[in-house]
Amino acid sequence: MWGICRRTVVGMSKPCGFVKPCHLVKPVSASRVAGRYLTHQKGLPSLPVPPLQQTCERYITALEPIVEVDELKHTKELLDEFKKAGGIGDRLQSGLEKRASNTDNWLSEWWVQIAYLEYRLPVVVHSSPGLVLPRMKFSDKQGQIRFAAKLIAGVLDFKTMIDNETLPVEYLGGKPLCMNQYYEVLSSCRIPGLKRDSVVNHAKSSHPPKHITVVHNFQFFVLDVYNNDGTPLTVDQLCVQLEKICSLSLETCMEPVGILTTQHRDAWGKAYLNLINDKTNKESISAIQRSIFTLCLDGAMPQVSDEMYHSCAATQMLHGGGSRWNSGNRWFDKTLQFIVGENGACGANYEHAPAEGPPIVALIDHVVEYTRKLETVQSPKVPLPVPQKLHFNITPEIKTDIEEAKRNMNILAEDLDMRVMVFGHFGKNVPKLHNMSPDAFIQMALQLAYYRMHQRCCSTYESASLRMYRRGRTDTIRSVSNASAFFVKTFDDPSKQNTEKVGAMEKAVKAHRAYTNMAVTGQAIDRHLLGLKLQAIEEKLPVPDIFKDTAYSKALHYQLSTSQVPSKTDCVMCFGPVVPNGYGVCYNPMDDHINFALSSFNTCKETSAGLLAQAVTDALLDMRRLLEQTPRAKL
Ligand code: COA
Ligand code: HC5
Repeated sequence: MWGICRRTVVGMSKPCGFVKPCHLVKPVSASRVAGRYLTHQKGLPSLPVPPLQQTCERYITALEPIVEVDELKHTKELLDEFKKAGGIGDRLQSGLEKRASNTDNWLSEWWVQIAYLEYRLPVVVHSSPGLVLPRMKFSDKQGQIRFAAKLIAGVLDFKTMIDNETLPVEYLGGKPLCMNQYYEVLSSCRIPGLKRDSVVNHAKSSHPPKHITVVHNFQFFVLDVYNNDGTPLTVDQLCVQLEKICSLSLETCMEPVGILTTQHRDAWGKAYLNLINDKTNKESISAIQRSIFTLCLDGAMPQVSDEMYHSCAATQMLHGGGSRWNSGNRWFDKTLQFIVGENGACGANYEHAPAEGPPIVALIDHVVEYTRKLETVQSPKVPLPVPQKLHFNITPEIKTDIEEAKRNMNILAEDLDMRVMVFGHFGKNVPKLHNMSPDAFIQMALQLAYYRMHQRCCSTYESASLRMYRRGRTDTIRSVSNASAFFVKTFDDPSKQNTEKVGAMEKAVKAHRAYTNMAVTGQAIDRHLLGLKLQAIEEKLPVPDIFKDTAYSKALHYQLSTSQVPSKTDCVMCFGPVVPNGYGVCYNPMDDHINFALSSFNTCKETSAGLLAQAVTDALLDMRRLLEQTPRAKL
């Protein structure tokens, strides 16, 4: 059984117990710990290349519930050809194995390119996730500034642990996880290109940055966050500095240059070259890119009912609400943007290329805990310089680009239907009581909900962490199995007995948990298949027919794109659908409730985030009711 997330200090061999609040970990001086991180990383295993035969068999099994019989037959023929002794499959497999023995991780570089840097849709909604913190108790500018100051101080406190290599190591199923992603999220930024983007990380440079960027009323400022003696600015000092920034930007800027980062990547790549032609613009952008992170002090969002508060906050974090609201108050290429709204809505948006959700959430959990602490640090009395405003020269051409970006962003914001649902009836406690994996239980509820709405199963993605391996990212848990398909069909069948239904549920939950174990140990199929395809391209061989097959496209058309992202604090994480007629579902299972963020596109008439939310609620409740009403044989 996996899923225990214990932590220890990097370099120590034994877990120190259940999630230790990070700020309680005694900081150790940098010189004493130098190299701890590297030692930890070296001790991690390399990502395996699964056996070819195994992947081919598992691929066919995974296709069974989602493709037609004749399609399956055709794919089997293609696979037989692909994997025959001495065939193309064998050749690509050997190539992959060679790559695995020569690299830190045979997959990671490829994955970052394919999944992120060569993916050309806007990062907004299509790639960058949003995070909503529990609502903070402030409702005016003073409160907003005070909270933002505490938040900055909290991030800098976390950064000290990164810099000193005293970060608690995370564990999954008792195995230590790769900690590399923590070193990639601060002081880094995505840079648009004409065909593909890149990411720069300034954390390891000889002069690591000492400033953050603050954006208020669409205007950017450089804020130095360290005193001359190297100590971080105190909360009081940060408040004074943020007040100066706000008074320097009382009016909304007419040219929200940040909105350019919401564009399609090819369009932004082109506009970027034009923008940085100007020396001032280039320097301003470089300051944003080098900064430790960006803090967005947001203006108002549309007034909504209390019931819709969380959904509105999720859109604020995911896309900013459109050009009228806060979409221009961002630099979406920045790896980490913290967002502090006017009405207590706070959260973050992050550019996905450098890291997965869990390291970002660990940072946010730390920040939230930090902001709740009493402040005791005395501020130095020396006055601080006024934060420097970043200037942009806007030519008519750049203005045209900004107008186009505004239009497209507004279309996207209008199109996204986001529904946050706090499922309050139960959390991980109920599935555990029935000896079921909570994650698998929730996934089966999603399957049941989708089946009830659409009368069929769809290709479903769940993120699985590969961080047990050095530089590991993710693989796919295919939540649709023959067992899940049987379960959803049986559940509402009046001719079936309750005991049969429970049996079907148990089998489906077990099958899901088994797939999860397979995925987190590097034995799932999707990244392996992708690797084989990329190996063919790398060796300049024709792409094998199995990758040009309808079944392969169907398998990759994820109408349900899901991810479990747990947090210690009561956060809501969200992202958009990955196909036009699909749903994005992010959930955070707590002990006694589950936070869901469900999204769909309004332009697709078949999907509705609100209806899916209702269907998931019903499915979870119906599944519990069935378990409670049906006596089960004790093991
Ligand atoms: N009976 C009783 N309890 C059980 C159980 C069973 N049959 N099976 C599991 N549990 C318990 C576990 O011990 C765990 O206990 P805890 O709450 O004390 O930690 C808890 O239930 C949760 O386990 P489970 O629901 O099975 O899921 P998991 O925590 O192992 O998570 C994944 C599964 C796939 C989400 C996880 O492996 C993973 O990969 N996470 C990362 C995903 C990710 O990276 N997302 C973001 C991508 S950007
Ligand atoms: C802050 C929570 C972010 C979760 C983001 C996430 O799950 O991203 C997935 C990454 C991956 O490789 O599986 C992709 N997905 C959003 C499409 C599920």
